[in-house]
Amino acid sequence: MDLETFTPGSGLLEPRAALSTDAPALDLNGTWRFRLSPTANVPDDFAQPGYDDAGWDELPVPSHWPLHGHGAPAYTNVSFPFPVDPPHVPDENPTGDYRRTFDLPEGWTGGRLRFEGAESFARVWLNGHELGFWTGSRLPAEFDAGPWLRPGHNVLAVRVHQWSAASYLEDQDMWWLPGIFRDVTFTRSAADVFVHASHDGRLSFEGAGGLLSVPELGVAGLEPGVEITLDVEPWTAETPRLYDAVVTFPDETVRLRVGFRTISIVDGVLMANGSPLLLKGVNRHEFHPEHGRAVPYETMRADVQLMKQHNVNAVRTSHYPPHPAFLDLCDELGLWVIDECDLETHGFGQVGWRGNPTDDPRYADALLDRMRRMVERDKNHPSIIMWSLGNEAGVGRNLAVMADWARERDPSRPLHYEGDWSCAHTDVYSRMYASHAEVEAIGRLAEGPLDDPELDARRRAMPFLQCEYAHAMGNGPGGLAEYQELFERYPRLAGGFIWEWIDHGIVHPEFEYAYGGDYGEAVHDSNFVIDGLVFPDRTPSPGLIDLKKVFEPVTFEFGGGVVRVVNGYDFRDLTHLEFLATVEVEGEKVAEHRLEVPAGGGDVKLPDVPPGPSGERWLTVRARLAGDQPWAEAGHEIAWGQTLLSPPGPGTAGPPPALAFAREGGAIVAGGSAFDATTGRLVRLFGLDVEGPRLDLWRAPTDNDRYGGLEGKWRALGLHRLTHRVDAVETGDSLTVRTRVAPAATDLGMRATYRWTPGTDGSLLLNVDIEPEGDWPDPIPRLGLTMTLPGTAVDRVTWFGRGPGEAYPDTGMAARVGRWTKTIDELQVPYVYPQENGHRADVRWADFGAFTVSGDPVFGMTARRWSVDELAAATHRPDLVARDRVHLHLDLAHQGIGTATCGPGTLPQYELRARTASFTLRFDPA
Ligand code: IPT
Repeated sequence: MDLETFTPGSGLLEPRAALSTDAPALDLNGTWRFRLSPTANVPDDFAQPGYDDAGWDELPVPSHWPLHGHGAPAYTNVSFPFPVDPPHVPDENPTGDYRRTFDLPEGWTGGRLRFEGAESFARVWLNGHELGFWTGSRLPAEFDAGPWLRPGHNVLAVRVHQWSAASYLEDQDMWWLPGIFRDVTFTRSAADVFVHASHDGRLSFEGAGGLLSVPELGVAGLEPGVEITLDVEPWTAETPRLYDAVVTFPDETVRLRVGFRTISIVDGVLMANGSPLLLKGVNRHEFHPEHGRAVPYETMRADVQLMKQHNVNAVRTSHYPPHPAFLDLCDELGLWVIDECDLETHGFGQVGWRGNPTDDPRYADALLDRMRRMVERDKNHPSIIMWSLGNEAGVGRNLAVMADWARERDPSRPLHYEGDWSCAHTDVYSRMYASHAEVEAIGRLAEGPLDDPELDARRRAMPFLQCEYAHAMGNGPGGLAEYQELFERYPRLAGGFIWEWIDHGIVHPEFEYAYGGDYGEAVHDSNFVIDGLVFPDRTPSPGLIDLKKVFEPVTFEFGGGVVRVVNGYDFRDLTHLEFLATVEVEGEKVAEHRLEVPAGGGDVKLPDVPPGPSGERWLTVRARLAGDQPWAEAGHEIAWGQTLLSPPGPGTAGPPPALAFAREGGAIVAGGSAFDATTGRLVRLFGLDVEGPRLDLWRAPTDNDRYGGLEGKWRALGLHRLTHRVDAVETGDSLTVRTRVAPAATDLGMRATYRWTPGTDGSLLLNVDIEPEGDWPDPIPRLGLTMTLPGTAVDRVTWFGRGPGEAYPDTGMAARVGRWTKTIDELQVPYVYPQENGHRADVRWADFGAFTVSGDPVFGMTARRWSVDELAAATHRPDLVARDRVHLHLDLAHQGIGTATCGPGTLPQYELRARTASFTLRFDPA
């Protein structure tokens, strides 16, 4: 077989819509016989009915064979894992042969074999007769089985090659995972339907020989091509109103759910149903940590539910059409969808785009075939608002071929493609990872012009979206709130899609989750595949919790005893929500009231709060679902806002009288605490054996620190190997320890002066003064103190401050002021690639059981059972092993997080510069 053909397939039936039908069908999923060969040069005698496959293995369909012990997965982002020499493929070409039988029920004649997805080149035989081949891994293929069907027993054989000329079109940033990974059916359905339904109630359809009925709307027997107008409730992602419809053909009846909606572009603004549409989206790859892209239905549903629960309203199906059931879920539960064609040729970028299939006429049919198969399959989904030609496929003439066909076939949906900034073939201007400043300029219509004035004028009249932004790799992304503020400020900006939904970590016995290189790949991109808002098991990461806050469809503004409730929904009012106002003093609830909020939002008077205990007093208003929704239960929180009612009281009037120090051997002691007389370092705190707090500038680099280049600078400077020189230890009312903290081989450093004052009330006060010396060229990771405690002494912490989750200067929007309790283990965020995590911000006090630390007024807190060095050295979760000490970091400041793994670094206002600083902490015994 010629795997190097440019032809996309042979023997295929015309593509048609994915439909639910009463036509009889056989489910051919299940256990197949399977054999893997290392090359494509294997005889195809296995396809003959009499072939003896007794010695073969078994493999489930759908699945990817590398996830079932045959070969191994491999990950590359941009690079092709074989030489770039289209249309040629390597000799090493894993080839999977599949066989199964099925029994044709009595009386059945004719039918089709339908494959929803196989990666990447597949041939199919029925009873020894070759029906044809297909490419386009994430697209369906149908073959007429009729002429070769036998009554009773039938033998189906499929050969799947991992590599073919079509592999050059499928260079998406993901695992290479061959196999029949979507459903296989034998169906007697042949119908095709294209329903047109707009928000103003116009309804018509294409489908020769069919009659359309929508009982709920009194429509019965509508003929194709006839348009009627009805009184309807439109479909939106916020109000996913669907109408059950049937189309009756002589041989079958198909069921559809019709949503009436209209997408348009008016004066450069993206509109749905005549109102501006703001996309709060995520990029979703199909992924399951055990099954790869063979995603179980329940997992698809969980994805949509989780998205909805986190105020996400849109999804881009990066970078291929998903399993068709996913789109049904988007219709049903409500998400705006950009459906993306299975096309990416990114690796040609590494060779100057020479030979790019996008511009090679020999690949034109293949590209058009992919576009047609996507549009035809998915055309009936109200959730789909745009077709995307593909991702990162450069520029070239074949884009026009795809776009021209799609425009003609479906003029109702705008076209999207990011890879050609001239927008010659698109209806929207789309970019990825543009900085805040550039997005702002585009919002103001002030972007730099294109060379071609005509194209420039066209583009300037287009809505703008970021099909990818805020790269959610590891800790972060930072800068979300600032993007959202821009999207909401400028009408031209239609929002965007976070990169990306899920970490593609594959369950692994040694590493827990594997990423690139863990299977010994010669070429790979390491943990760049671990860049999602949810961990591989779909536990939300802090990034998703923050995103939920930033995407809130309701916001609260406080002032003058009033809360202004602002309805940020595009298409609905607030009647499905209930509002609760809670007053807390030092994080303890003292009052709670329901608020009556008008349907459209507005000013609501806040209840008078009776005087009560003194202390810091906060009011929190929460909007929750008043009733169950299909994607969340009643009580699910949608939005919240907080305001400070009264600051902390005056507290104790100044520090207590100082307790005198005494000498005991080599130690300086006061109360239950002791200091080393030579180093001045605290060695005993209220009876606990400690390594006392000292200045620290290091953190385990985040992915953003690492890929963005800061880690390299920090290591070059030596911030991970600071030395501490003690210049003086002086006792008086206080113990004063003067030090200079600096890395070897540089004259940069910091003077750190610690002043310890033990109080007669048992407290221990610490003032630290920091004075940088020299010219510090770059931001520093952290400015704070590190100490260690016996692991057995500390198990959990209760704190009053922001929580419950982690927060850094440009993240943690979801962290609210309150009183929180967590075990040390629960404070950790289990990033698949370990890195800095778990910092709690604006902590007023933290109670560790054996003692309490208070700030003046606040500090940052991180506690772990491993050191920063151990954290920095770890590459997989199991590398982090609890030891016998707790490492406590009490911080003044952190460098922001940014999103420099892909996109802009930390915004200037969140950078941490070496600076003069003073810092006060107070320790109290339990
Ligand atoms: C961008 C890709 O479109 C996406 O698939 C993913 O690889 C992402 O980068 C990084 O995780 S392309 C990049 C060159 C901006």
